[in-house]
Amino acid sequence: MNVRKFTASTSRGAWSLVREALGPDAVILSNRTVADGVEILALAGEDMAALAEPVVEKTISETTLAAFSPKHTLTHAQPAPLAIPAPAPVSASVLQPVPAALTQSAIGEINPSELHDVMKEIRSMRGMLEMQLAELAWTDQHKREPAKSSVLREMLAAGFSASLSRYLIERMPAGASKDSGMEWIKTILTRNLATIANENEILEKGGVYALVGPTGVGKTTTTAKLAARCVMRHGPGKLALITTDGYRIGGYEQLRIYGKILGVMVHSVKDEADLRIALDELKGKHTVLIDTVGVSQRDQMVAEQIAMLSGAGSQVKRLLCLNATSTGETLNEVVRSYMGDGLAGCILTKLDEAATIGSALDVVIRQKLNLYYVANGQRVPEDLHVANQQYLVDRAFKLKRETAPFQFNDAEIPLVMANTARAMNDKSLREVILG
Ligand SMILES: Nc1nc2c(ncn2[C@@H]2O[C@H](COP(=O)(O)OP(=O)(O)OP(=O)(O)O)[C@@H](O)[C@H]2O)c(=O)[nH]1
Ligand SMILES: [Mg+2]
Repeated sequence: MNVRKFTASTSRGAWSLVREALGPDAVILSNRTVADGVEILALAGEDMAALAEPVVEKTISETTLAAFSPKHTLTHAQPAPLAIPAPAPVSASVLQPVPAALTQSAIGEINPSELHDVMKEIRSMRGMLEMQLAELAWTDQHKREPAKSSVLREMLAAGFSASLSRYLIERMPAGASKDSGMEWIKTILTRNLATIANENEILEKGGVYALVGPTGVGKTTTTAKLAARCVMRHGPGKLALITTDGYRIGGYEQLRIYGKILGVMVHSVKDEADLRIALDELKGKHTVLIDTVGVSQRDQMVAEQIAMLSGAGSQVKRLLCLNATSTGETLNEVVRSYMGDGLAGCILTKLDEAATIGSALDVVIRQKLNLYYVANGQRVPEDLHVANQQYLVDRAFKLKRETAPFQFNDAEIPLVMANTARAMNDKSLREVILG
């Protein structure tokens, strides 16, 4: 552990020295006024991490402690060197001093649960230190650059994640006003939101598309909306509908009724073999839309469904329906679970019911999904629109009064940002295009 001392005439000067020498993850241990200014004691982030890393604890408890457990306790009759198993590949600097420092009486006193408690305490201390550091940093930032703080507050209120917000705010041009800062943020978000250029991507190209997603997100309704658009463009003969929702009461019926209205046959399949036969029969169709049965992202059936669709012969493109009213955490989980070997894209549904849509856009941006359509109501076929980046980003920042109780005030923002430091290296953030 390498604690270092930094002294400067002002706190800001001392802070800069710390950041320069130890980087942005430095952990401040103390901060006090001395005769010639301000003195800060700090530790590099990785030193702190090494100290609190669970692997260290695990190794200590599994190897070193095994040697120190009562059955290995040394006696005078057995003055042999400590029987410590070969060290695992972990921070030797942390482990090496342990045996030397332990006297025989200390050995008897240590037990794994005490060590576990100590490590837990160290981790919670680290959390507190990071929190305080972040708090100081963001309070300072608010004073120095109030425009950045205002833009940050807008992003959080719109539902964007704290980590994406921080990543962009830190890269926002210095000295920008709130308005120009907001414009910059909107431009970056728009640039990073991938959408189809126009409907021809699906309506003219055709192909086999499966709408997948958790229960009740609007797969069947969206399939019907898409089917209506296909029929309007090419007539009913070029389209076929398939449902894998054959066993639920009313599952098949729901799509069959839409099919009847449009004059399109609806085929029901129950497994991969069935689907393969159906797709073979429907080879001549310009477009085939498959409505799938809803599966929770936490259900292992998601993997089975992906396997069924990928193994069915023809190239089935999966479009994931994401409910815009879900939280960012849930949507992230949904995407991870449904990603499989790659999604063709996604459709945001229930936009009309969502008070904020920042979290949904955040997930689409970070997961690099191609956004095909947005659905904003129950009406078939009217409530389906080709995704428009600019409209969606603008809409994200048009807040309703009802969201006010959930917005953060200036004093709370440092707390919200406190946990974002470690997320700054996230690959999904580093890939955000800035210029
Ligand atoms: N407000 C609103 N309601 C929608 C939208 N899309 C679908 N719905 C409604 O959401 C409910 C569920 O829609 P479905 O299409 O049956 O959803 P699903 O994903 O097929 O559901 P499962 O097959 O049960 O998983 C229905 O009442 C739809 O009318 C939308 O964009 N906005
Ligand atoms: Mg359905």
